[in-house]
Amino acid sequence: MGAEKRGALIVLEGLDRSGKSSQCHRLVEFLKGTGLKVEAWRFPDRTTAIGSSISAYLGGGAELDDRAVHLLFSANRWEKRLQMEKKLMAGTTLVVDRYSYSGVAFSAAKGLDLEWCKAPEVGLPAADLVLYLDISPEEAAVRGGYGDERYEQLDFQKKVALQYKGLQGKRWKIVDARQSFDQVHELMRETCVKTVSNCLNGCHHLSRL
Ligand code: 2DT
Ligand code: MG
Repeated sequence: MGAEKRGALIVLEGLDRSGKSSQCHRLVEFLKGTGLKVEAWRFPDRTTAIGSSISAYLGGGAELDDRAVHLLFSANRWEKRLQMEKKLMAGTTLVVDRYSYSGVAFSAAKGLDLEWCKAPEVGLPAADLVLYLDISPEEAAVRGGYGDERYEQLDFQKKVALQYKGLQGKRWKIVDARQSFDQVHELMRETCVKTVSNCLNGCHHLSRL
């Protein structure tokens, strides 16, 4: 795609209770304060029809085949793709709470084949930066406890952590999530500002997974 001034796709990933959602909001407020156009997004987006099926599954009220669920999570990103790309190309930075990496890590942690898990993500916009909020499953588990949703159990989170490790690549920044809320935010700021300015200066073409 072209070298227009575009926004950055910044993704936060990590285990449950790693602090992603709070850090997303903090980061969005900070970037807005610097005068940038920025929006907070999250996946799964539970507001759509597909998202409400996902939500029912996560809440335990619906049983679904593991592969079918995997494809629903992916379809939930695909149904937002056009809107995502329009925003990015119009210069808006998106800070996204979970993306394809959650999709692959959680399904592969169930034992599904890794390459099979990655396949439906191919063609979605690639993240310019993945901030991985790094915390051990044991430490995350003692942080005020998990909720009642599927996957929110220590044994499963350990498997997810292993899968995440295998996905880390060149656009990832590993952030020590055991620090205080403000320290974690500080650790993320500089890379985010750099990533956004590279994108706005046309140095990063929008690439695809
Ligand atoms: P939240 O607790 O962040 O709402 O996530 N998940 C998420 C998947 O299994 N596949 C995906 O593609 C995504 C985006 C992670 C709800 C749970 O859904 C899992 C936790
Ligand atoms: Mg959760």
